[in-house]
Amino acid sequence: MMTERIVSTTCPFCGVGCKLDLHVKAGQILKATSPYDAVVNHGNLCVKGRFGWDFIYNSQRVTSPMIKRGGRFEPASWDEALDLIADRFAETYRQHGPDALAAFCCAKATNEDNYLLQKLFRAVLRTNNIDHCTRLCHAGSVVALQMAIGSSAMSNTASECVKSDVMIVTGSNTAESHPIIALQMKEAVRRHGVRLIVADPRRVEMVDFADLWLCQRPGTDVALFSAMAHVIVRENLINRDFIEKRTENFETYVKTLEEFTPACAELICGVPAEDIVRAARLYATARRGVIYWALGIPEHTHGTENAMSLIHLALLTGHIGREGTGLNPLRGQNNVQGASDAGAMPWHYPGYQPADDPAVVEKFARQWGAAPAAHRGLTTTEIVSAAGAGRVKAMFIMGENPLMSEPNLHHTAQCLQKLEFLVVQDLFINETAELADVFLPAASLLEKEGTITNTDRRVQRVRTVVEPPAQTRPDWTIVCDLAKRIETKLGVARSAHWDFQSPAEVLNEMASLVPAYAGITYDRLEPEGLQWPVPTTNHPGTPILFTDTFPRGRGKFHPLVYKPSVESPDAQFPFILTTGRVLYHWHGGTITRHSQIDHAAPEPLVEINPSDASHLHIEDGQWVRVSSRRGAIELRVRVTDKSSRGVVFIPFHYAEAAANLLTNDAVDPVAFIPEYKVSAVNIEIVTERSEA
Ligand SMILES: Nc1nc2c(c(=O)[nH]1)N[C@H]1C(S)=C(S)[C@@H](COP(=O)(O)OP(=O)(O)OC[C@H]3O[C@@H](n4cnc5c(=O)[nH]c(N)nc54)[C@H](O)[C@@H]3O)O[C@H]1N2
Ligand SMILES: Nc1nc2c(c(=O)[nH]1)N[C@H]1C(S)=C(S)[C@@H](COP(=O)(O)OP(=O)(O)OC[C@H]3O[C@@H](n4cnc5c(=O)[nH]c(N)nc54)[C@H](O)[C@@H]3O)O[C@H]1N2
Ligand code: SF4
Ligand SMILES: [Mo]
Repeated sequence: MMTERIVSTTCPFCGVGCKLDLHVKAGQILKATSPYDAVVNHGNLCVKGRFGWDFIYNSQRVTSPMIKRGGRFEPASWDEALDLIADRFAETYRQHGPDALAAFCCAKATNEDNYLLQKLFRAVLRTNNIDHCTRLCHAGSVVALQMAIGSSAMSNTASECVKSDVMIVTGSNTAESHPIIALQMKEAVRRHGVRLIVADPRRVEMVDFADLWLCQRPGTDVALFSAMAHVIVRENLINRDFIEKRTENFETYVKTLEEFTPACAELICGVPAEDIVRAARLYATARRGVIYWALGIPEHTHGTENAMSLIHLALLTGHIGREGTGLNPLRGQNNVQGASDAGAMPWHYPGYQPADDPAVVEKFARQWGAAPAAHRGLTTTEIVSAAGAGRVKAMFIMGENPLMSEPNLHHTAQCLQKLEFLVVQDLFINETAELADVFLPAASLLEKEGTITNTDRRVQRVRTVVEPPAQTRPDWTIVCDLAKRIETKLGVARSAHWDFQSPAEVLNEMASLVPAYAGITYDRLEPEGLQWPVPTTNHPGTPILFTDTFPRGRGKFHPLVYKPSVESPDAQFPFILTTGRVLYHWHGGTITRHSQIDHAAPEPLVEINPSDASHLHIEDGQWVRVSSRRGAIELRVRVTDKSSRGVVFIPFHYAEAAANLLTNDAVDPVAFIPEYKVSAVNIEIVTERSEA
């Protein structure tokens, strides 16, 4: 009998980045634990880290490349599959030019995987049409932070919350989406006396720990937070020294605050004026105030403005650049921060270097041998539309599932069906892969080496805990193999740019191009990773950003006006639908619905407030039909005061009642993020359905 060994890696689920010790015997994972001295999670794990990793053993895992013939997938060899892709991509490139191609990168895969996929599309296929789920996620936060301070990552380290005096947590169901950070916040409140303000239209678990719950109407954050800013200015609670030394445009901004009186804001957002005043005083008079936020802020057609209204609070009070303060957008996927750092975005090369800056283009062309023309590529939602219009003809999707995660799925499906050629590289044939011409089976995060970057910028190792099953291969090796074949088909001189012996070498190349990663090497990541920026090989990493200055120099105030959501409730669609997550499931469900933890939340439920339910004569557990202007789904009701009146919640994890059939694909005009958090819907009882 082989003895048990323990392999230390990083959890493959969320951006918290917990350390996971996997106990392996006879090549099989037996259980997960975590060491008590783990710097991120102190030995704690949520249910996904503890029990959710078994998806890798699910019998539906695809373990051979597949080519679709006559409408059905048939197993193929790697040579056949990769040659076919190289042929078709080269043909599309020659006939229709670089921008007829596009790629979705993968925030679940490693920095190295993503760096290489964007490099393939930029250096060989010469297009910037590269994006990933960050667009559907914090795009509004990223754009606002870039405009205001010139950097978009979390400014501080999550575990510092115990050092704060006052926390604002908004648009974040922290206990279900970032459970281990929620644990630290709960400890901050209960053991360290930190005051908590939760601003959220749902009665999420963190409300139980809050001093003050601001229950705003969805989509009204600009009014709420600008009214807090109004109070801070009116009562002279501003940090004048900070404003003078470190910000600009304050005078212009302040004039626009006049109309945002708490009384006016109350009419828009529904939060009592006196609570707005209390919240403003609490945050502004704290020695160390901190703001955490997630998707309730950016996933709106005015998501950038929402995020900006929060950023203003920190600029007014100087609650940034010190321990226990900061602007902290909680990033979601295990590696969405890293995929963004690695350049999996249409407007930026690795390290946020602008794709439309000729000097940047020259720098990368010199390193890689070639690069696209100096213009921005298309975002995810634009790529989908361009596919629908026939402008994008061939696509590579590495580990994303747009046919569950994009808004307005009927429209998304129509668009993607128009592609002439689609490649999906994933673990399972998910809803998107059903449409593919070629499927490439990837090794999971537990079956390969690499690095991922968590929400507080900590670059950490992942390891081969068990060998990849059958013919599955790590993404980075597949991408290198494909790149060489495409170069050959295009007649580009074979370069040495794809002959990496290990992901460590890939990271070295990325580090040579990305200043924030310059000092990161694999051997420095033992035992607990490094927080970027790490400018040199003896730099210890940076837990707190912006201590002296912002990347753009001064923090800039941007005057705001309140804009309503695209849809508001009316006679035909009288409820606001908000969508999001539950603790046990992951996005489109591809991994968690193939795990034992599916049993804990096996069916979709629409959450509705007791008074709305009684008004509609609906009881808990009853089947209803929820419809919007774009589609309809049927599912069971959960009657709960977690939903406020007039607002219903549906998680988007369940293909049998896909919430995104209902959502609106209207996007924020600057960040291009869809309005997932507000659609108008109707609810009717389903009578003909027997309760099976
Ligand atoms: N279990 C689990 N955890 C996850 C994920 C998962 O799929 N499952 N996904 C990960 C990813 S990629 C991400 S990005 C994060 C997302 O993490 P969260 O953003 O916490 O997840 P959501 O469920 O979308 O919650 C959004 C929150 O915003 C609130 N909200 C809705 N509308 C508004 C509004 O107009 N204003 C404000 N202020 N709040 C509003 C909702 O009530 C809810 O509390 O979670 C990560 N963690
Ligand atoms: N209605 C609504 N829709 C939303 C949101 C919302 O709040 N409401 N949130 C949005 C947000 S924040 C996000 S981040 C997106 C997420 O949207 P997606 O990224 O499309 O969703 P996932 O289900 O996480 O897809 C990840 C895929 O990667 C595969 N995978 C896992 N590991 C690997 C790997 O190592 N290699 C490869 N090649 N594949 C792998 C999985 O099997 C899965 O199919 O959804 C967005 N959509
Ligand atoms: S909090 Fe996130 S990283 Fe930690 S165990 Fe849970 S899913 Fe994994
Ligand atoms: Mo996300």
